[in-house]
Amino acid sequence: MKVVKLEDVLGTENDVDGGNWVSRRLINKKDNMGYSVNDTIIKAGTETHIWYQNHLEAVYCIEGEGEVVTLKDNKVWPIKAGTLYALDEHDEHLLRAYEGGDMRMVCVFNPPLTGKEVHDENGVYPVME
Ligand code: 9YT
Repeated sequence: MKVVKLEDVLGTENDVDGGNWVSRRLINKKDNMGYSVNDTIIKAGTETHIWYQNHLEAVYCIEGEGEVVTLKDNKVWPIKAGTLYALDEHDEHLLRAYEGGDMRMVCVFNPPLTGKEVHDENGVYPVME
């Protein structure tokens, strides 16, 4: 049994600033759960180009509002609190948080993220602040 509190992650190496986002890594590869879990803030007014070629990610929005654009078909998917999107096809996409406020997302990755992938921003390419 393990209990992780956000307050204990803040300001540690598991509190990762990606520029357009800040990811608080609650469960990591080393926890041997088979997935990772992050509490991620997407900063208001940003657009981030993301393409996780080696991971599947489910993202559950719990605060804020924005949209995802899947680049294979230019489809726009509105996202708000209570909406989950699953990148079940390694979808290349743009994630936009609207100007009104930050978005807060619970992100689950399979396979779990390692520190290296996060620090190298593997598959994550910010295009606009
Ligand atoms: C929603 C999303 O994927 N944001 C990018 C950061 C990612 N959640 C991470 O590396 O923790």
